[in-house]
Amino acid sequence: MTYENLLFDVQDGIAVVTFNRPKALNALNGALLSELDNLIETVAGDEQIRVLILTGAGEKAFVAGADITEIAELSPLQAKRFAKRGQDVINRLQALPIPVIAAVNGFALGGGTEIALAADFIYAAKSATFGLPEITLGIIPGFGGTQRMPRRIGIGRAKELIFTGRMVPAAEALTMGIVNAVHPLDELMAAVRKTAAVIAAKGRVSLRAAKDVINRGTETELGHGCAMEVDAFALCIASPDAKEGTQAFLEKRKPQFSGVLEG
Ligand code: CO8
Repeated sequence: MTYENLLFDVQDGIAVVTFNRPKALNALNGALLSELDNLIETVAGDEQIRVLILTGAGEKAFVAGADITEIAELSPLQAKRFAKRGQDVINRLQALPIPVIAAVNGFALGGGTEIALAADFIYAAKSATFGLPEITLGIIPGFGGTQRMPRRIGIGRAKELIFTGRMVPAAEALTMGIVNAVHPLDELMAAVRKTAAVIAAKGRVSLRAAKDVINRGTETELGHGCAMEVDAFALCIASPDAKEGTQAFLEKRKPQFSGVLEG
């Protein structure tokens, strides 16, 4: 598939997907959503890719939300289909077996914040802005924002953001726990790549297990989550990466993880 609304680049096991509709502040239209879905499948099937970074083209926006020109024309049934389709794509993004980092370089509004929240964590530019301003359009978040935002920052703060539609600057998003770190715009990608490189050098099996157990465990009660952790721990210990990691420690050298599941 050729991509008209996305850029895709892979270097040293780190893939970067760039939302690329800068004239519309990278707003998510149906075509972009289809391309993103296709790219997620490509990334999921490529064993060489260890970490995925999401960012936006230009200096102004990550993604300024779903494309309002398309939303304005939707019937209720079409809206239901569009919201479900967006949610399915974003759920698949969240379920990718590799770590995903959102490098939020500008406006992340509505669907933009919803995509960023489905990444494993977010680094933002100082100039970035987050928000779920759908209420201002007479609608509500439809790509998972009513569910992921309360889980990220707590119900009271999420309700305030969603009921007011208020946009939050990066510094405040940091104190709220929406983002992990804030950097000057021209240093953002380097900071994200640096963290991505640290992660990419770890074992694929244990990264996958940790992500899966955290994602599924936070949706269940503690006892069940801990039981999942026990099973995932046992799976990791059986992997060549665990043998290599523990042996490398004992031999006082750096581990070279193969990422192979079975020995
Ligand atoms: N959709 C379409 N076009 C957009 C969008 C958008 N979300 N955001 C910006 N644009 C366009 C503008 O229309 C403008 O186009 P043009 O140059 O042709 O007039 C261009 O991008 C530049 O934007 P502005 O001139 O407005 O730039 P400003 O710097 O003045 O303002 C803002 C930047 C504050 C980001 C402003 O553009 C804005 O408020 N945008 C809309 C943000 C928003 O409300 N996002 C939420 C959208 S709804 C949503 O995401 C719901 C997700 C779930 C959908 C479920 C489906 C049923």
